[in-house]
Amino acid sequence: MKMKVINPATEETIRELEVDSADSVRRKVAAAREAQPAWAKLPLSHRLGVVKSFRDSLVQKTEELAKTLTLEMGKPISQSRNELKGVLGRIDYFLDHSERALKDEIVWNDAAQKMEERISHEPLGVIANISAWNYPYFVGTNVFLPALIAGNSVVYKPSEFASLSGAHIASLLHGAGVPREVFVPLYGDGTVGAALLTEKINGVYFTGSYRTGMKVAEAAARSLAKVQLELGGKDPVYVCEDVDIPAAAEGIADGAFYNAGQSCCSVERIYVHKKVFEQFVAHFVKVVGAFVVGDPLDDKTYIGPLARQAQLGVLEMQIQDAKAKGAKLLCGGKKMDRKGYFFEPTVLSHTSHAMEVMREESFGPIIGIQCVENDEEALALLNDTAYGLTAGVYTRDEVRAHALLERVNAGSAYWNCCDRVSPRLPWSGRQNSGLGSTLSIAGIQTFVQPKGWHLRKS
Ligand code: TXE
Repeated sequence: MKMKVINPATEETIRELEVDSADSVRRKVAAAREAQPAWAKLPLSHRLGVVKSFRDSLVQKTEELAKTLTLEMGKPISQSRNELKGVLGRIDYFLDHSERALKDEIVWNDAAQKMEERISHEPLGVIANISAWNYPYFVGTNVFLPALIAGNSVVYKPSEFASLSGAHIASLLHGAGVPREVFVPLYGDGTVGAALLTEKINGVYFTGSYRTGMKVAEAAARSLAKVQLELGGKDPVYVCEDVDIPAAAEGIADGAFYNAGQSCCSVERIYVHKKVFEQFVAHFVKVVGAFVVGDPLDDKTYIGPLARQAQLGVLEMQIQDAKAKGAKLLCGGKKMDRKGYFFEPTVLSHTSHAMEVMREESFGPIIGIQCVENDEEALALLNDTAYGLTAGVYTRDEVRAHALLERVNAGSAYWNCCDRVSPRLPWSGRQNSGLGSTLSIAGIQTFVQPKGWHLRKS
């Protein structure tokens, strides 16, 4: 069977791709299982060398890879290049820290008893990596690189909206020296992902929506595979009255509209102290009004089309619901009158938590701004969510920021910044935003299982 790859900026078919069947999934998983022990036996330095070659090929091919990414999911070309350059820092982190994260530890040694206790870290086996389209290089490498470095084989299903980038990744990894059976791509939609989860696998690392994440966790339970889920968010920021308003408005607008708002950590809700509410909103709307919307292949474009046509209707519904419940539409508000899945950058003010736009993930270029009386009200609203990925506070007062951020129920806390990911820090969601961590030492050790050694010298 074939699958069409559609350019969301033109609605034209770019390519047709052969998709996997239940049979080919079974064969590929079996091959990955057979190949894994030999890969794990190679010295760590060999696997690190292969990843270093993969890094080199990303550098060499940045322009070609960026273009493919832009064509298949609509990300503006400058942002596709940013992703490909940004991923290098993450790879460097894995290259520099994996040896420390994976080495054996002697945790106890008693000469009198001639007894030693030691922990070694062994690969899980076969990893299923079911991935997303919004940042295929970021969310993909967070999983498959540390998994491969740790000695696992990986069956990788890119999103059906980023299959060509997935194919590039597979070909670069194979070219860098990862055996074909150790990194195995599968192509197709959710049915292929679901078929993968009926096979015996040892770990499932998923990036995508909460709804699909639950299905993935249920399916993985049958083989008792380890499950890690990186899901969406409804990430808030709170702007206090003491900030530099234009700077805060600029930073937060970028956090909300970068990649057309299609980031797991996009700012999706803004709360502003009543003393500066009007001023902030005025600056914010000015910044958004200056965003260049258009052809994603153009260097000057800041907002391209959405990757998925279906999301246009979701955004229109959220706006209608907000307006009906009393929100003010300050700019945008509808699908653009042109070919492609373009949506006008939209700002709503005077929102409330009765509105879907403040509760449900938008994943598009729209944002609600709400006025608050004081820090206590802001904190209650920051935490009034089913998600828990990130939360931010803008203030000059570090003590105030700390007091607020230590009480937010989110995996990442931002002071005077937002929409930021670091390879040195764990990336982890709470509640409906997910389970487990990628990145940091925790994001390497998640791909191994401990063995406890009880050693008595005779
Ligand atoms: O995600 P899905 P989609 C959120 C965001 C967005 C929504 C939908 O809110 O609007 O998800 O995006 C595969 N068994 N995020 O449709 O459906 C599917 O083929 C196994 C947040 O892309 O969750 C794809 O590879 N696999 C997020 C992957 O799961 C299945 C990034 C994700 O698809 C499956 C992207 C099944 N039953 C979207 N059904 C983030 N954390 O950044 C689908 N898949």
